[in-house]
Amino acid sequence: MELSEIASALIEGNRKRVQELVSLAIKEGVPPERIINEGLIAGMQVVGERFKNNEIFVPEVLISARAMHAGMDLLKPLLAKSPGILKGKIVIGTVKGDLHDIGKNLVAMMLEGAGYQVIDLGIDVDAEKFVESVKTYNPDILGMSALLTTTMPYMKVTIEALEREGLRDKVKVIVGGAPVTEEFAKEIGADGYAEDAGSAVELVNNLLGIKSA
Ligand code: B1M
Repeated sequence: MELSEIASALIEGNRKRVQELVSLAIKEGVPPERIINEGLIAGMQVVGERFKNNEIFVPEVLISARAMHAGMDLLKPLLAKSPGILKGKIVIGTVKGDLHDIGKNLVAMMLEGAGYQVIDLGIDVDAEKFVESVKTYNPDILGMSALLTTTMPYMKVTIEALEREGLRDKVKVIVGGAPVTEEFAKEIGADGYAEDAGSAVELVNNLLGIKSA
């Protein structure tokens, strides 16, 4: 089968078809990373372009997003490694005001697959919740995702809250999401920026001094 068929089904928002095709690709032995990149993400990129050009609207995007989640759910167990070899603890969330979670979920999945324990705080996470989670879980890494230019400044708000609480030196902060850049990450005082889920794993490995597989 062609992975572009998964992309087409996702663009159409055909959740059942996405599930069927992802299952088929898994059966055929296609690596999960290829199914994600060449099938699911490729489809979501087209959805994004059409959304931007006002060819489709929020309801259609949501339907495609649901199809994407359905496909990701099938792939998650294949990416997850057995517990017991955990390399570190990561708290992750999408910042306050932002409801986008597909990219954040992918990053969480890939990190789990790479052997990290991931505590996912979900979407619309305020600084107080991030701070509380650092106190509660004592993670090695705090990851923030933002997909909107209007919500990315909130990453700085969280970093300032960590500083105020005297927690900034206890945890490495990484950021990502479509509008976020390396330069912005430096500007707000984050420890690292990753462009995609694969680079997020590399970044975390580097920050924690762990050799990539
Ligand atoms: Co939204 N939306 N959306 N949307 N949406 C964008 C982001 C937008 C670029 C579309 C556009 O106009 N071209 C635009 C933002 C414009 C801007 O800020 N400059 C936009 C807008 C405007 C909006 C609304 C305001 C629309 C409205 O209501 N009028 C609204 C805002 C709601 C809110 O958050 N408060 C809104 C709503 C939605 C839906 C709910 C319909 C839906 C989200 C569903 C969901 O997530 N459950 C949605 C979607 C799906 C998108 C697009 C089409 C796709 C995003 C996505 O999932 N991409 C998006 C257009 C686009 O990005 N091209 C768009 C696939 C995903 C795999 O990629 O999320 O980039 P991405 O994640 C990547 C990397 O960025 C990186 O790794 C991931 C995997 O490779 N990464 C990290 C992400 N987080 C990371 C964290 C890290 C490291 C790397 O470390 C911690």
